[in-house]
Amino acid sequence: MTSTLFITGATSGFGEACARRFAQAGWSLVLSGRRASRLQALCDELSALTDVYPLELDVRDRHAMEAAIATLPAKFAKLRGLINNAGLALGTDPAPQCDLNDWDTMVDTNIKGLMYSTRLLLPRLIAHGRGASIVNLGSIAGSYPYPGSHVYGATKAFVRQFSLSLRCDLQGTGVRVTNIEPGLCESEFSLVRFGGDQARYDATYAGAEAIQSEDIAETIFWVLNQPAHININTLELMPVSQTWAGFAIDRSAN
Ligand code: NDP
Ligand code: 8X3
Repeated sequence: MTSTLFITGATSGFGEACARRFAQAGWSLVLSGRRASRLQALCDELSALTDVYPLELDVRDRHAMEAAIATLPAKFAKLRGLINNAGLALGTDPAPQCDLNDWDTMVDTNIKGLMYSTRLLLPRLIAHGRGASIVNLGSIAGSYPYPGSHVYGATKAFVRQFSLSLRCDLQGTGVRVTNIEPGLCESEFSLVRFGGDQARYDATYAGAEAIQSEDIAETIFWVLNQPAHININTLELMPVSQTWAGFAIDRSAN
């Protein structure tokens, strides 16, 4: 039986790399994202390898998600995998200087969008049963705070706890849940976060040997291909170059 995988945010970065990795292995794919032309180009390319279904979707739009998922073609209806990857960080300014619209966008995308896809696709994963998997993209920012991580980190803390809690509710269904928590990875993520500032993007990755999207795709491929009786709960990755900063102390008191 063909395995089918649903990926949110497949138009760049980890999602695109996962689409390529799983297509090589012959998985059927439902690929979603907002940028229609990128999505179509990827689907056209990968359809030489496997069955691919494009869904131009904004994960924040609950009604559009409901309609698109309800009308998935029968061929793609039963899922062995869901990668909840669509997400973003906006800015690194200190909280008092942040735009509330940016905070709304992160909550709506990283929390509510992930909730929608999970809840709407759960019946299809449960129908597959043993061996099915949900992989959520958390972050080290969900466990370790740093200046400017505030709402982004908090959304990823939600993803971490939601992933663990889901496991409890899915006990007996055979459906597995994994939270992947990467550190510094090179992708458009930072261009989005820095508002398109290419120089800041370049400085972030210079000499850092950051994790690449293909590394994350390989990790997720490994997670989904574990024997059906094994659940990888949480997987935290960093480049060797990255460690934790020390605690910060304000020394302005006299
Ligand atoms: P990218 O910016 O390269 O990719 C993000 C993807 O999410 C794009 O395909 C984008 O597609 C999609 N997306 C964003 N908003 C929406 C939306 N509202 N609806 C549908 N799709 C959306 O980033 P990465 O691949 O690096 O990041 C993927 C995930 O991994 C994110 O959740 C991120 O928080 C997390 N992560 C990233 C790390 C990093 O350092 N890069 C480290 C740890 C975690 P489109 O714009 O076409 O909609
Ligand atoms: C992205 C990794 O360290 O920039 O989630 O927050 S970090």
